[in-house]
Amino acid sequence: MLLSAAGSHPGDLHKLWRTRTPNGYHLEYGYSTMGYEIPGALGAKLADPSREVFVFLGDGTYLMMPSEIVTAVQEHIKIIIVLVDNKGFASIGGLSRSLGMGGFGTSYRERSKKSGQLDGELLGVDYVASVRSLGAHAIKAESLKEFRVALEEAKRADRVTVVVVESQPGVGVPGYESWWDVAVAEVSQLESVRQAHAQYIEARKKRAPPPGNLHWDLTRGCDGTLPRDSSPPIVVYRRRPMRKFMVGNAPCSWGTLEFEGTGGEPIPFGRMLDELAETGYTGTELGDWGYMPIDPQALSGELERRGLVMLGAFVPVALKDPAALPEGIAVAVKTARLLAAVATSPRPYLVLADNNGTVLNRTQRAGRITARTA
Ligand SMILES: Cc1ncc(C[n+]2csc(CCOP(=O)(O)OP(=O)(O)O)c2C)c(N)n1
Ligand SMILES: [Mg+2]
Repeated sequence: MLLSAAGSHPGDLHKLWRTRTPNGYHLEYGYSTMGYEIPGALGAKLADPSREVFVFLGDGTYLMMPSEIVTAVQEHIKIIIVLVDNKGFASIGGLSRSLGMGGFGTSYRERSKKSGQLDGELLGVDYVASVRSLGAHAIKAESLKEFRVALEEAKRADRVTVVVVESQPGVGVPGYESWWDVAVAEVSQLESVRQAHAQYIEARKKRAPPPGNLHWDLTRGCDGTLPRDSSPPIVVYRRRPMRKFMVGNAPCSWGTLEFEGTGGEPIPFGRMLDELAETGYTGTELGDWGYMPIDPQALSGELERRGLVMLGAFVPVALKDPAALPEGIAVAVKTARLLAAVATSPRPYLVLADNNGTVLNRTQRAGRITARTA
């Protein structure tokens, strides 16, 4: 599996990586926290030692927090780290440049005696030596061919291994047709920042509305007027009134399905629906076929009388067993017909699921506490 968190990797992997196995991709997209990578990988490896865990790590992130490599050595937890040495905070440098800030302080360069700026010689950090000093195995790869060979060697290694890849600073994966909404300083002495701010305001105007019930509204001030001294329009998100929520329940979670031997008392459907309505639920699931009336008129009558709607039905079919499919299809179709016949609003769903009722431990215990199972 592949794991990463910060720097260029979240964006680059998003563009280039195809995950082929379940649980094969773990990215800390939430906060993109530098330093998550190595401890995160230790966790992943502990969770499934049978898998090889590959970590993508930037040089900036390595310098910030390499310490858990020592833990990996100490605990004999084998992970493979691909350390990309691009001489600095490439992603933040790119972002800074795109916002008119010239990438200030993001490149690993000495302060030049001549200019007094951070534009001197590149720093010569020796990552291979650094990794070795922590007790891990380090391999340097200077070409694609060497990288492939290094990965094979890393797979064979019996301890944490770091493949150090030197990449050309300033050369990155190309962009894609999307726009990252990072606000630009409104006030700056730099002309480049003022220009970037103007472009930012234009870009926001063109932006597609955000999904969900947030609704994009470019207004001139919250009350619809433009304050005299505010040249760029103020952008506000207005919340649409929330759709009414309806909460339903199901016979099953009402304890109606008592499997043989569990000692519970069967609850007739009428009582269950009465209690459901009384509790304040507005809809119900159908329950097992035949638990409620299967005549559409009778069923609609029972629901309407209590102000309830039919929300759906769960049809378990042994999907792995071809012999069980014709019967499963027949039950699904007759259930769907009944749902359609009693449908009001919202329209009910039919949930077709694998038959898990064959697991005894589950059917005997799930959801029911009786004197014997408590
Ligand atoms: C803990 C933390 N501090 C700061 C940041 C902001 N930040 C995101 S990427 C980055 C630079 C990462 O540099 P590097 O690991 O070398 O990756 P590169 O950008 O060069 O690909 C910084 C400072 C962050 N995401 N997490
Ligand atoms: Mg870097």
